[in-house]
Amino acid sequence: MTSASIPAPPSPWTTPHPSPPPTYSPQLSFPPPEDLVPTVTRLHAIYSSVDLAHQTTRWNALSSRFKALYDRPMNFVARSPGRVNLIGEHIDYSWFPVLPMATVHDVLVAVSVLPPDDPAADDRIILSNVSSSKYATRVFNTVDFQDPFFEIKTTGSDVDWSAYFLAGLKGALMFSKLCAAESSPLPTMRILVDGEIPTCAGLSASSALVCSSLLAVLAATTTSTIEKSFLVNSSVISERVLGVNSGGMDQAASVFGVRDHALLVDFRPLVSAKPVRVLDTIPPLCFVLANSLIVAANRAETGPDKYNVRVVEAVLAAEILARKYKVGRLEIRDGFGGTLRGFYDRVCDREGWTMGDRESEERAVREVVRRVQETFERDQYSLDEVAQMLGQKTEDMVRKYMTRFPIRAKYLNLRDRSIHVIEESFRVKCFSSLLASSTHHLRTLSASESRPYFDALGALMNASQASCSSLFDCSCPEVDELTQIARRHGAAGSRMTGTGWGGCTVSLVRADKVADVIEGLKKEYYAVRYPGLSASQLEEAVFAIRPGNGTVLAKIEAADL
Ligand code: NG1
Repeated sequence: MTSASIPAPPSPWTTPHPSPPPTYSPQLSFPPPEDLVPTVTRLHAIYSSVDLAHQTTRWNALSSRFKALYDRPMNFVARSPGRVNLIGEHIDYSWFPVLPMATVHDVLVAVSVLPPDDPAADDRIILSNVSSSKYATRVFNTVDFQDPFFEIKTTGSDVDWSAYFLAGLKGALMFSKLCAAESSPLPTMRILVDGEIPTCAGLSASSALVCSSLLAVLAATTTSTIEKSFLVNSSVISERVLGVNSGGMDQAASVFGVRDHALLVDFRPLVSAKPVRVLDTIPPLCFVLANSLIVAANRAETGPDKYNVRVVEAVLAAEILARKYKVGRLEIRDGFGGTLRGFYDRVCDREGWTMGDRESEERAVREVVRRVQETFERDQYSLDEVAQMLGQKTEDMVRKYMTRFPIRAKYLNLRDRSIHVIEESFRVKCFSSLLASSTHHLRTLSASESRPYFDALGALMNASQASCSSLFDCSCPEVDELTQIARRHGAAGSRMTGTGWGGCTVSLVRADKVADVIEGLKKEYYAVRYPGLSASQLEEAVFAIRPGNGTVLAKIEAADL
């Protein structure tokens, strides 16, 4: 773990997020406007001036294409961004807070709703994509969705792009039904999707498509205002129907995104996001994204070997630790099992460890890690051995934890996964407190004074990468190499972002070093491993990135584009 001499931040160690009362009936509650998914009528409410020219051209093209394709204008666009996780990898499903940011890159779901008396209403949903050669048009009959629990067919690695739309659609229908929200039957719809988020890069393109599809269907079937937390929760559950037992970071980052801010996303007691401003330093602090071009764990294909196994390892470790240290029954996450956060909080409570500063929290982390090491002496245990520690028969354990989502594993590593999760959660606290402190302390610091600050942030990112690589085993040689090249060329810190096993890295770079880092990556990674890339492919693979706004429903007249 890293400690550095840096200005004392305002105390972030207790993260008391004001939590609104749970509400799944948007029409019955009156949440403050900032808790609602915004409806915007101008593009500058979504994008900053730097992106406006490109986005205006893009939205105009979408509007014209829609008209040409369907012979009618689009009524609205549901827009959700991707996300880059700055720190806090693979800990969301253990309910620990994470620190992602929304990207400017996004998915647009443009919709026209045909009323029943429209001569063209044919009770069909036509779903097209601007990249039609890659994503073929799909046609559905609304009657097939009368039962909101309809099945989405996915076979092995073969998940059609439309499955993510259907997951959103299913989520909207299920939640309307469960919440008895005022909604009309599914109407005839024409839909055109335009996505700018690189896919399979760990930037959550698929979550953005699920969120925006869910919002689009809700907007087509109800006049109710939609709460952000409602959209996050429904999107998380919807996406799970595609076979991955995901945490919730992606959907939260996408929905809650705030321009120029990272988001401290917490999952307890309810999902919430606290914006943390990231740009108030001199020189400014930038993030550089580099795509390894190795396909990040593809959900359907590698979920059973990788992601879902990690989720089960974390749950079983928590349950076994809770049993051994007699901390009582852990709160169950989404009907699945206890969490490492649940265990951590219980131990801290029981031992009477008071939190409130970095030192006490670090002590608590060390103590909990010691208990993990004491419990799991080896890195690998067979399923029988794990079941024995859990006090259950192997078949009961398998039935309970390893059948709801597809899993292929003979051995489980409970020790290293738990240590990663506990220590990574501490790094998130350190990182977010440092970011927040920049607003208070560093606005006027000179470059030399701000160096320890950048170094401290960077060291946390590097430690996270080392842990992802060695303890959580979710990196890969190419991603490791990208992080090393970025550091050699001046990045203060560099790490994988997202699910891993490929995908992108994110590097923290002072503004005056961004060009050096990008050049270094181009020369030493892309020119060596992918010499055939064109200039525009390179621009798409490695670039500086800023935090963007979250999900919106856009009702923009063509004249306002
Ligand atoms: P990506 O990179 O979008 O596959 C996945 C999970 C997140 C989180 C990260 C690892 C889904 C939809 N998302 O992200 O919840 O656990 O891995 O930090 O499965």
